[in-house]
Amino acid sequence: MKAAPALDVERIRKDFPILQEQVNGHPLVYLDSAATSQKPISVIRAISDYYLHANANVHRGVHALGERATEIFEQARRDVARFVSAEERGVIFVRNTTEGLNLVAQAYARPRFGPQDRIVATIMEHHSNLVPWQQVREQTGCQLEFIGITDEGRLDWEDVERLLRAPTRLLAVTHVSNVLGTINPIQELVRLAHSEGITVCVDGAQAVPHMPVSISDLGADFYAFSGHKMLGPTGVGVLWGRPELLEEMPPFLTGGSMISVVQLDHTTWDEVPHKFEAGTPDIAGAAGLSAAISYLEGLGMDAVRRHEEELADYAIEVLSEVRGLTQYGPRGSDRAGVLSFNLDGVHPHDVGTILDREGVAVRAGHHCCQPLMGRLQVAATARASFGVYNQPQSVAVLASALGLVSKIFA
Ligand code: 7TS
Repeated sequence: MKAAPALDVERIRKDFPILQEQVNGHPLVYLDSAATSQKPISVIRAISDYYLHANANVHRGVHALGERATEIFEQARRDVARFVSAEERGVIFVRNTTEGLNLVAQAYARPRFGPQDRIVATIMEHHSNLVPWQQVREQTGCQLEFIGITDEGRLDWEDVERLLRAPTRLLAVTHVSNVLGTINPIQELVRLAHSEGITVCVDGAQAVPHMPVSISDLGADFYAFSGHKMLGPTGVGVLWGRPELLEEMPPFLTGGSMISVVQLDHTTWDEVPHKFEAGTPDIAGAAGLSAAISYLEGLGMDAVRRHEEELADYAIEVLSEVRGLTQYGPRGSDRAGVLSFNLDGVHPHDVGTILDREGVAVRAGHHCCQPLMGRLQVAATARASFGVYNQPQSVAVLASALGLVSKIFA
């Protein structure tokens, strides 16, 4: 007997109004969730409900709406903490993963590193977990080195063991690669790094939306992710930081909301995490993020992971049949629902454009991973990435559209 499907995708699809769109005369087949996910109606409603019934600024009003807005915002912080099993005091609302990682670079690394120190990242990092460390190198004179990858697309463990020794102070690593789909063994990396006294900063942008993540089990010191990739709205993201480290760090942005006392010659900071939330935050975004978390919790993250793993396995199998198609990334259980590929003799942008004509949305380009493209010896790839609303049928449509691309270029 066949095992029951992990998710009831037919039912889920009814919750996502945008999936009713026609694109170039075809029903939309959305395979670009790694760039941003689509949003269920509950998230869209949570945002409009906030503006309809609770809009006010947070942490300042004595009036009823101010209290409502503050409650919504602080409830979102509790929801995030529960969802990723992390201490609530470490949850900082930022705009996105990129801002979270810049906060760590500028408020943790920059003030404490010098020429004798080393930051280690990997060559599979998104530019958001690479360029901020290059900036710290410029600013402090510290060293920056990179863990390479194997031909299968996994971290090169010899590099890991060689580089995770003094003078390394910080390891910056992605949980899941947005190009290869590789799921890195974060717990093992943290164990190794911590045994050498190295701080670990994890880019969780492609992990939190797609699998159960427990930051406390992983043991990371910093962990960043974006609301918009996990069924939530754009404009809100999370940096989780170990509260003891956050206490010691200077603020990243300064101004209103993050202070305790301001005098003309001196200012003291508010408590963690508020010290890192300068200015009016994205309150509506936080309301939407809470709704996204409820939606994902309703599905169960184990089921989400199983569904996307099955889709990825199926896609790898089906696309192997397409002549002249090269796939990138590892095969095995350490693989998320991201599939990059190239067709012989066809530029990935042309692949993307022709697929779009068939209603199939994929991304083509360097995916903000230029050093990784160099390692793969390509300028760009096409990439299909999956979400809770994709079906095996989405993969079948992709495969047949790719057949069309091959025919056009034959
Ligand atoms: N880290 C990873 C691993 C990512 O995949 C992305 C976005 C980011 C960081 C940055 O997230 P942001 O919300 O701050 O922009 N990745 C992609 C992508 O693969 N296609 O478009 C955006």
